[in-house]
Amino acid sequence: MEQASLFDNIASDAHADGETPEHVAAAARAAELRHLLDYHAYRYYMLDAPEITDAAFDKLLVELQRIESKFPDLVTPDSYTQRVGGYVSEQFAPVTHMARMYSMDDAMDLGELDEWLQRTEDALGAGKAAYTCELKIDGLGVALTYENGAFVRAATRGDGTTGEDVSLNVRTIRDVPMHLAEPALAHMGANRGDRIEVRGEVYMPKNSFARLNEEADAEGRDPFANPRNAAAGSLRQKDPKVTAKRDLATFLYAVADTEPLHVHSQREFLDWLREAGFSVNPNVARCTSPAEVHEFCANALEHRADLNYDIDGVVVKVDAFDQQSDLGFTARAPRWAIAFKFPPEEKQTVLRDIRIQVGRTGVLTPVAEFDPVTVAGSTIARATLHNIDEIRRKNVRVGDTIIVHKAGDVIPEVVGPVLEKRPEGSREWHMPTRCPACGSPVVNDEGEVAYRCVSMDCPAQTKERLLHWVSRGCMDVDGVGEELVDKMLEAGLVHDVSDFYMLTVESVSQLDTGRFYTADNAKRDIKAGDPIPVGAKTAVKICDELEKSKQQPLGRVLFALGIRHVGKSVGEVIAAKFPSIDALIAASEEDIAEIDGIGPKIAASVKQFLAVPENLQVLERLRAAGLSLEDNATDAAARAALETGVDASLAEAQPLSGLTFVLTGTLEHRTRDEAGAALKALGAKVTGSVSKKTSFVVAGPGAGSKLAKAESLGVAVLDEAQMEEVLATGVVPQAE
Ligand code: 3BA
Repeated sequence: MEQASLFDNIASDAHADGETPEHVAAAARAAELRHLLDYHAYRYYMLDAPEITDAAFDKLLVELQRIESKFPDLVTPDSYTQRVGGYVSEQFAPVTHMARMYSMDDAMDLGELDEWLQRTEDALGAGKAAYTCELKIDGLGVALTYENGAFVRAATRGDGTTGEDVSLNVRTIRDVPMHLAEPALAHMGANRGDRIEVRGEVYMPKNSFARLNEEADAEGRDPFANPRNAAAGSLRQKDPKVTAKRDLATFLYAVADTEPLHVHSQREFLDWLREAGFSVNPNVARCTSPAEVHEFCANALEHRADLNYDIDGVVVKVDAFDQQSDLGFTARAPRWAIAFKFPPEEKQTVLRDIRIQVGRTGVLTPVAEFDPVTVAGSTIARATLHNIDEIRRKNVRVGDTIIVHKAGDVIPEVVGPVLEKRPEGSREWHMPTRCPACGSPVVNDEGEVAYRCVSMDCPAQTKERLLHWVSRGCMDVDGVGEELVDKMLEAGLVHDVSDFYMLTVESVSQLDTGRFYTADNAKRDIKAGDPIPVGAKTAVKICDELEKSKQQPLGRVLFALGIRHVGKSVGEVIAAKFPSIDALIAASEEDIAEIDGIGPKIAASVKQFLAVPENLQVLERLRAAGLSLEDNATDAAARAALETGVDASLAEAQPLSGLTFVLTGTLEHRTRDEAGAALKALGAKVTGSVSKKTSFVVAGPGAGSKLAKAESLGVAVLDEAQMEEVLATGVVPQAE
């Protein structure tokens, strides 16, 4: 097993021959580097929790490669330089790829790219080669297998030979076709039934990554370090329902065997992929000279920040397949391709302060404030340090010169200090013992990293709660931002979220906007320097927005209330089970914890919130203001219909209520979970085991004991097509 060998070769090769001092030092460093690379590769691939940046990892790898090329006797078979990369875990069934998934050689700078281009031109004849340039998507390598044009399996790349079966999760990715489109099959001619294994990258768009991490923060989960880790974590979920909620997408670029496709170059192959219905990155170019390759790389680097997905370089491939064959493979990579790696976008700056932000649940979050620097296309001056553990782990102090970058090109992040530049007399940073906003004591609950302000009416918490209520994704009240909330608080107009609904055009229009008249926009009777009021027009709009927000469904309200550990999706899940606030108040902690996807921690937090008299009073005032605090059946049905794709009016009619279904075997058009959700949306009960009470068993290919049991009990059995008919019409077949 790979893991077993991770740490056991540290000092094993310090006695190679040629014991010059230089050789001894090189041997020791090589051993250390191998140990570090193995450890960090394990953190990255297995735990999806890297401790160092990709750039720092690459630096270690390059250093080892340099040592090994200088002292070839120091190369060990288990060296990271010799392995294709990646790990295979035991959580998912292993899948052997149809053909090996190779690695690629890297060019770390333009010089190394030129060396490769030169070597290739030399081998094929000057000017004879054309190159396909593709963006190097920073995702997760996967292989998708199709038989007779139908999807059968998806696997991660793993170690290049064997990957993990992630079929159920990949089925939930919307742009992965379940059937190859006819024109592509027609192109294969007599080979149309052959097994095809296409390869590419699963990734998470940057905006979805940012949203997911915001939600993680809100729900008290650890955020992902970058979109790549978010994609990996989402793909390697045990529960496909979780994957289905993550916004994943793919770009395909390779195939195990080109033979059956009747294509002769990478460019023709990419066309075939598109024709078959796969997502292919549109930013590709066929270049006919090294100069054009350079231009493509420069262009990609320039537009990197504009893309909604992470790229970490450019892949240059010899286009023609016969030329690819001439060049062949080394032990780990094709000679006909090279990965030109972008230099990492990291900058140095000076950490001026670590400021405390008090969140809506009272959590104190340390935020790094540093001299502004431009990274990946925008200026940044602060980054969250999350918590005290993170600060200790990163070992940063106020006054340090620090390295900053953007995680996934989006989120500013402090990488670490430049220790050589640490000023003398600097000191470790500590969490304050009193809340900087209200002076109340700060507590650190047993077993938690978070420090929180204990006060029930800390002004910072109040403000954050109010801002959270009106924010996008919560009650969506457009036009109410931080400045206006500040003014409302100052004027004593709002104390808790129910006060928003006591606002009138009159009271809002008199608030200050926080801006002032200048000589340019001063009017009659108004001097420059007078504060600008909100004005009637804006006030009307804000009151309209607030009025509209009363229609938000209960799930949103639960999220907007700012209950610890309740994010948007948790709010929705709870509201789906308890569609009124009264039902939720009446529910026990155990009832709540029993909801699929809700753990004891969330249940306890919800119950705790609903036990505080002040919170119940806020809910009563919200109800009095006209929020229904319950989802009527029509709305609930409409949402279930939207999520599962069944007809909305059918969902409202609940034609399957009173019927119990069991699903077994493999389905073609939906996963079993999706089919179950669709049946439930029409009112059916879906259970896991067959009994006399079961109304129907839906059996796909591969059905086993459940089908046998149904037959022995005389329970009606439907095939997938019949089930789809039921979902489309709401009518079940009558017994013969
Ligand atoms: N093209 C990654 N390997 C790639 C087919 C070869 C290849 C990649 C690529 C080996 C990207 C190594 C893992 C692998 C499929 C092996 C790309 C990208 N081409 N555009 C030349 O965008 N990340 N990665 N994947 N086979």
